[in-house]
Amino acid sequence: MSYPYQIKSLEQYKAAYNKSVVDPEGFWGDIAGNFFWRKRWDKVLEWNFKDPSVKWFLGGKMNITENCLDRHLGSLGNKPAIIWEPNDPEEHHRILTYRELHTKVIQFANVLKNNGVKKGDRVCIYMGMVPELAIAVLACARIGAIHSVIFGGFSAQSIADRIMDASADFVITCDGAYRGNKEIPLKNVIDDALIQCRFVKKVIVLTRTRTPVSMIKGRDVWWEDEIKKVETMGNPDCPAEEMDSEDPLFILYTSGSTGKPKGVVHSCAGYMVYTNYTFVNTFQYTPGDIHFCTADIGWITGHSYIVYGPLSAGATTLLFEGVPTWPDAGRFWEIVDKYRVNVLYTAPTAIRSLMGFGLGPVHGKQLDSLKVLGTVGEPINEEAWHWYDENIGKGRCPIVDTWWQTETGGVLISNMAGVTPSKPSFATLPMPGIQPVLVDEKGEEILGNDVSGNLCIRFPWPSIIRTTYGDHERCRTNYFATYENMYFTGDGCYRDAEGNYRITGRVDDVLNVSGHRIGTAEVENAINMHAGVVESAVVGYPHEIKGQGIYCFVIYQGTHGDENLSRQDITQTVSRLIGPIAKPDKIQFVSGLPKTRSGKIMRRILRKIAEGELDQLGDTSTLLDPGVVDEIRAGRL
Ligand code: 6R9
Repeated sequence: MSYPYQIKSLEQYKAAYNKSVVDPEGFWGDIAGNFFWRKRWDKVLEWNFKDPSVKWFLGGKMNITENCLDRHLGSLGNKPAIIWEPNDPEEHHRILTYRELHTKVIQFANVLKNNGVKKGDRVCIYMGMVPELAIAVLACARIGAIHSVIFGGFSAQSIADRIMDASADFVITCDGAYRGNKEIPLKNVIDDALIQCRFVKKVIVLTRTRTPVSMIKGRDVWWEDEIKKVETMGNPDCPAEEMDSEDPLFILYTSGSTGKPKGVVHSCAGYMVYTNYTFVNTFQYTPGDIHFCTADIGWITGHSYIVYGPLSAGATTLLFEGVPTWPDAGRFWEIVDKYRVNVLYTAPTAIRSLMGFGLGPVHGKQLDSLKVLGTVGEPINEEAWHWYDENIGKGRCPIVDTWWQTETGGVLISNMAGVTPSKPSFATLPMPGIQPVLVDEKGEEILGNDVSGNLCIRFPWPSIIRTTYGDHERCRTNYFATYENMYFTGDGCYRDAEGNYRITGRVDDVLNVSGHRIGTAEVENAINMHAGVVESAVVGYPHEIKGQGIYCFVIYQGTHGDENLSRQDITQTVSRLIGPIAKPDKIQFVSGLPKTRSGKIMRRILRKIAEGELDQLGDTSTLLDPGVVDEIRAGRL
């Protein structure tokens, strides 16, 4: 595999960037020419941000799995596609070559067909980090079914909401999942979810933990049994479904500033081209390198840089089932040495948490195979950046700080490892094809350098969000209506004197807790469901390891006298309704919330209190009852 579009110098970057702006169609058309198409596109791009309607490679016919698997069989058939490191280091790891992965994807694609899954059907996938998760994802893509992967940290209620929103008739899960010293009963969680989703026709269950599970006759089938059925049919092929460039590839739910998560829809061709392009360029992937992205496939980072980006580039991708701190805090470094990992891509929260264990777990590790380090998910503070650089990269590995979002499909702003300069805590420069704009509150573009504003993008790139599933208007109002003719990211941003971008965090009511996006409205809705809660307001506050913590102000008239017990109960309700990832860090009981005369909660004030900036509350005179602020300030946790 060679990548003629891999940028090798700053000059080449500048030339590519320039071409991508002057002639975007020529630029992306050239890159798309490196993929396998059943039928070439007729037109590269048609777009407007008003509807919005964005179409790339119009009229093209393809299947992403032919690009991720079939086209590599000749030259890379015996090369490892997936290396799987189990949760328990004592358990045997697995390596799947491209040929083996191809065979398994085809087998499981046939299982899906035998169970009635057809092109366009939505399939919900709720599994741990096992190779079969990647196989399930690719098998869906093979037959043109739309996968909707749900992260293992979401509750039954969250799963039910997502299954209903996507009207997914099919579910793929595991009996259970191992994560550190925990065993998570995934199938039982699915069973709870499906009480509300009677329309689900089939549940395919992979054996992993052998946790006892209930199997409903006619609905639930074992993965292994279904594979056997396919095997007894001989070894049938499963020709890839011919997809239109713009057919949806997957849905991935993410939080916004309103209460209900949105199903972000990505389409086949543009997503393939862009994730491949950014994978090859950001990490400067060289054939034979071992790429280790520590994200979960339940998030966009896992979709783009564990599965589709690496596999479409013929790379070896490492999939890790466990957590960074089990059996001890040296686990990542052990894995790096065990497989001689070349690229390590992780989140600032993981780095900060590992920093907390000191250098003991790093001692004795070689880490000499590493060439490139990456971070994603939240702003990286300088201290964590330097720790990563000095102790893991030993000062010889460029760090790529990659800024992007579920909605963007792939990396939009990042340095390219060793090719364009890095700057601690800056994502630095836009990828070719990306035209960032900073705007002020009024929507006026802020020109020049050394300025801050809200980050927008002026021109479409191939993997931009196409719609929010089932509700296109929501896509428009969320991303394309705040500023005319621009995609609004929801992030604040600083552009330094040299034109480097630094993402400063969300400017909407979205929290970033350990790199997970959580809407404050979602958490409030959950808290308000708790008996005795009258009203609540949720804000973020700086948290040493998580980046942001969840601070809740709650008016509670429950009968429970014990505040700590009440806190535990409320936390349990949130955990039940959203999932353990949204558990409040602090719950402060208050008798009132600061409201304007029109009844709007003034979150600005609550945020300042949660952040501990008690003398910077600003003007409180417009409040209905300014006295409530003193009470809240005095009771701060
Ligand atoms: C890929 C991913 C998106 C939000 C995004 C921003 C934050 C992501 C970042 C970053 C600063 C980085 N974010 N990468 N902030 N520097 N390198 O994380 O997608 O889960 O949708 O989150 O994460 O606030 O808007 P997603």
